[in-house]
Amino acid sequence: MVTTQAQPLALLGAAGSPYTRKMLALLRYRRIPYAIHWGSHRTPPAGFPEPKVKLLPTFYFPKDDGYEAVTDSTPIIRRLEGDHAGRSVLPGDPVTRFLGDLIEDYADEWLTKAMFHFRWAHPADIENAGPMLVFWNSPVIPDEIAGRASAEISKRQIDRLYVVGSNATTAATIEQSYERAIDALDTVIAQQGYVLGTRPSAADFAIYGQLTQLAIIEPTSAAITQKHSRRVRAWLDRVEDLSGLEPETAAWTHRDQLKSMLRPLLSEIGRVYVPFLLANARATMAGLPQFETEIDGRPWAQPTFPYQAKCLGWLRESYGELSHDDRTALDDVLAGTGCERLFGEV
Ligand SMILES: N[C@@H](CCC(=O)N[C@@H](CS)C(=O)NCC(=O)O)C(=O)O
Repeated sequence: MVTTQAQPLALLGAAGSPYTRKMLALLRYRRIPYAIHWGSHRTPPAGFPEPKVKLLPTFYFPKDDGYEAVTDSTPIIRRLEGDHAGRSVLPGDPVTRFLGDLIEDYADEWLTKAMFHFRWAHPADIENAGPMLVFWNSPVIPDEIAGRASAEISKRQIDRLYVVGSNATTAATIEQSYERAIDALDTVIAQQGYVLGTRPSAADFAIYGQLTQLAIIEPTSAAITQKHSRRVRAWLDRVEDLSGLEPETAAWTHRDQLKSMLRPLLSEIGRVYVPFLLANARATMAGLPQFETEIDGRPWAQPTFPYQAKCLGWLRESYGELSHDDRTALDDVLAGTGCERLFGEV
């Protein structure tokens, strides 16, 4: 059912949730009328159903007898492409489309490790994030209750740092990877404005979502971002609202340009995310609750994450569906970046 201004697409989200911010910017660019309900994944707004897995954002798609509660930004973006014509965020060329899917996945699943790490690993960031999370949820909460809530939330989140793989062994790998990601993003933005051309794609919104926190909220990573690239920092404020951009006058990167344009970013993905995906998939297949591997020349240890084994499966499936010519073109773009290992032996 198509949403209108009279019946906007409702969603539950939080300003401190990178996936909520990814989707809000996408909805603005796509000019899809929406109504955001600020809140927590624990408490759906009155009158809306609960999703199967409580995550932010939760979308409430209207149906004949009420609403369907849906989570997971990546498939929601694909669903919105079918529901609303024009201003697409998915390139038509299957090679560019694949690269967009890979970069979106990297932002959602790897950059988010940096997001969680920088939010909860260093004292100055913890001091900032605890109260922010409380006041994002309610600006009228009394100070005393806010103080207690902040301490509880901070403890719960710090205790969960290990889930994303942030620990003493992995800290340097995560932090250095973030710095290289900003440099790589700077290189591509400087040339064409967005990751896959002079118009934004789902990959841009995914990166934007994580950076709304990393580059702005967390003091430590915000300072790193400013130091490495004021261009990237400024880019975020534009991507927040691209409602005035006319994609008809813009273009996706030509297939012949993809290799040189995306080299730094794909090399970073191949350096850290691909070895992670492969080791995690091996551990998932072996039924291991946690795994150890080497990433970027250092040891890496974390609990197994079955959802990210699915991410690898989806990427491999998309690769398998490419025509022979498209696959050859994609192989050429990925050759030497480390990303070509995605399709070999797990
Ligand atoms: N793959 C999901 C991830 C969504 C997600 O992890 N959301 C976080 C907030 S940013 C959440 O709701 N976490 C709640 C929890 O972990 O219990 C997406 O793309 O939407």
